[in-house]
Amino acid sequence: MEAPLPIVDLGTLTAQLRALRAEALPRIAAAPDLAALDELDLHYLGRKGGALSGLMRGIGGLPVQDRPRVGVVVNDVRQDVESALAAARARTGAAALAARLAAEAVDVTAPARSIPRGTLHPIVETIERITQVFGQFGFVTYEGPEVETDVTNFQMLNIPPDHPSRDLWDTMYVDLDGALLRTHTSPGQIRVMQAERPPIRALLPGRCFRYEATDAAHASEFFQVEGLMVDEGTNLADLKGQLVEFAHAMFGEGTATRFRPGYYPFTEPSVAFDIGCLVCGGPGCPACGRTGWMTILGAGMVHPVVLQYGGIDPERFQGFAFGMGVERIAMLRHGITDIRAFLENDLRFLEQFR
Ligand code: 2NL
Repeated sequence: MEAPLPIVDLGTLTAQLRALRAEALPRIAAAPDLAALDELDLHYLGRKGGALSGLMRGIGGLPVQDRPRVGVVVNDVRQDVESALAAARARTGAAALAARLAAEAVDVTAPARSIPRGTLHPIVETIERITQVFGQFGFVTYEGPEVETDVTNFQMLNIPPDHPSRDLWDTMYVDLDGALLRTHTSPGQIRVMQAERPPIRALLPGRCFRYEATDAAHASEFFQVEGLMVDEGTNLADLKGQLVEFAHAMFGEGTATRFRPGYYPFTEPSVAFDIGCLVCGGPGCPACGRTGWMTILGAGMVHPVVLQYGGIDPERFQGFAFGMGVERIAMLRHGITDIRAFLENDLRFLEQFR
């Protein structure tokens, strides 16, 4: 059985509908935010349990001829409440937006906060400069492993078993048969020769290791850049010309240069390459030992035996090679007097190279 319909008359129902509207409109106008409006929406217009729905249930109890008349009032009241809700929602939405805009406003005229920026380590910067200069002469940069073997680090470079650099006190050995930390980047050049066919123009920067007591001029870790050129007819004049160009690009066009005889097991003949002292520009200077000259690298014509180990026929091809200590170049460029500064990573030192 359905619940019996409440008995109401047209006048009462109409008055109740108008009272509902009279109550709803000021409450909607006073609602502080969207959540309160949603609540009022549900309270007055909700399909189930809403106040308007409740009153509409009374329509069924009216005489048939009165029903359309109260229907007109219902629609009127519903429309008024709906448009009041819509207007209030627009108002509180606009107010909320205005409040957010005010709270989250960005002062575009405020000075920017500075972002802490890193710098290239002076060793990295110097390697990049060296590879850039030789890059202009057609040299391609390669990298080799830091852990090498006795064969590639010594034997293939024509370094005899009794050579002082093979002493236990000069080389750091790895706890593996025949493995060691490379004492120079030359073994990487052997690998380049074995992998490439002439003409070769290779540059090999990298970290090297020596078992050495540390002082202002020596570190057990240091960086080297080596260069290697192999082609038909490559000769000592090619080497000298390219090294002089390098010195001028690196230290200035007016830099004086000279070659002296030198000795390395892997080059024959070998030379030492000096530039005029940048500190004194002449004799009587502690930086260059009063000679006016500073050695910046060693070089020479690649020994035929070394070419052969690299898989290159020394009857047809010749090569030159050079090697320089990166710390030494960086110290000359920047007037640094202690090699240990490069490894300490003291920000007061590093921040000077911006
Ligand atoms: C130095 C001298 C030098 C080389 C490195 C080299 C490499 C091969 C063959 C022949 Cl695979 N030579 N490298 C040659 C001469 C000197 O370095 O005192 N550097 C710090």
